[in-house]
Amino acid sequence: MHKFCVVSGFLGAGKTTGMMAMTRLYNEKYGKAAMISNDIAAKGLADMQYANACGVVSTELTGECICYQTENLVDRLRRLMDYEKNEFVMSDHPGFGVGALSHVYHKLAAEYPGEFELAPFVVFTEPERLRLLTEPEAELHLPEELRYVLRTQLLECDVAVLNKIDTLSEAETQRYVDFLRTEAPHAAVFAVSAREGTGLDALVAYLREHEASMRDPDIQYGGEAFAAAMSTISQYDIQFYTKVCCNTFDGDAYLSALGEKVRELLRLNGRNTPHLKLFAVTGNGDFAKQDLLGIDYPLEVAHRFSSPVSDMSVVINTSSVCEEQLLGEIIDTAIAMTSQAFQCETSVYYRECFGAMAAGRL
Ligand SMILES: Nc1nc2c(ncn2[C@@H]2O[C@H](COP(=O)(O)OP(=O)(O)O)[C@@H](O)[C@H]2O)c(=O)[nH]1
Ligand SMILES: [Mg+2]
Repeated sequence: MHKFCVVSGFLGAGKTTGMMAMTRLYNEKYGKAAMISNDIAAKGLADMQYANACGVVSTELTGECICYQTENLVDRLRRLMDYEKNEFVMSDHPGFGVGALSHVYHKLAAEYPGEFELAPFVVFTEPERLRLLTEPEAELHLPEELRYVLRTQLLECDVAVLNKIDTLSEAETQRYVDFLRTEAPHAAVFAVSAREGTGLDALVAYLREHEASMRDPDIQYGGEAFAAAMSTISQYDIQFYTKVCCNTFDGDAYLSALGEKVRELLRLNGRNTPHLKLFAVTGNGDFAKQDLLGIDYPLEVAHRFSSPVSDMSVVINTSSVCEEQLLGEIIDTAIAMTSQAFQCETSVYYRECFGAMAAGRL
């Protein structure tokens, strides 16, 4: 079998965590599987580095959405499938996660007929972001233009996944599942916890047994609502090296302080981030990962260092609801203040900051 599927969903919905868990599960139960991290960041994605550090085979396609780099995607799939003998490959889809049906599924079917079996198109959702649709009156500190993105994902998906059910009661889970069934009547609905592994067996079995529907709903791609949503978002990516002046320091505390400073400055400026990823790795491979999922939520610690560190490489990737220049200033300031507080010297390898709409990479 040579099966490929796209795992889409909103920023922070759990695509990476879900693909990592599904790759592991597939490897244990069925055969060889791999995942591709795709982002509009230019290189060295936190997602790919984190997955690999956790022992999950992952490669990256960077710089723009897989929607616009079909040849690169096909090269990668051929390498992963024909040469490395993976049976099942998943790729995610940058932040906005819309348009994969026509730009990936239909393109692969038309331009490479019969080469890849296409598994159902999966969209991850999670309770807090679904509140944009289920509680339109709630003050979520996110622009209402983003509702287009969530609605469109539900319009397109073959499989709607409710993730993070570990944060919900059974009754709440049922309420969200019912909502997904109503909003996406064409889709199969699964309730899972990617973090705890709940419900993933059934999801992976479904993807093995079913084919993509190859529906092609009109999502007004590139239209007014699409542009309005896109123009609320800017991307900031940085890779830097930081070293304490003497002895060692607590790398986890550094990442938390940095994440908290970004949150504080975003809040002060009335801006927000649906997802900011902080990944850090030392020369001997010890690593840590934290995620900020919005100014109203605590920092999530996905992985801690096993011991104090003296130096580390840090990657930040974020799509945030903020103008590009302000976002750059906020994160640069947060890095400078945190490094000063921890008496660290910082050198930047790479930095980019741009408006998602202007860059045209999504
Ligand atoms: N509570 C909970 N958190 C999760 C779950 N899956 C992912 N997360 C967290 O949600 C955040 C975003 O996850 P990630 O996989 O990076 O989302 P992506 O942006 O869609 O790839 C991280 O802090 C994860 O640890 C889950 O099943 N339960
Ligand atoms: Mg991800």
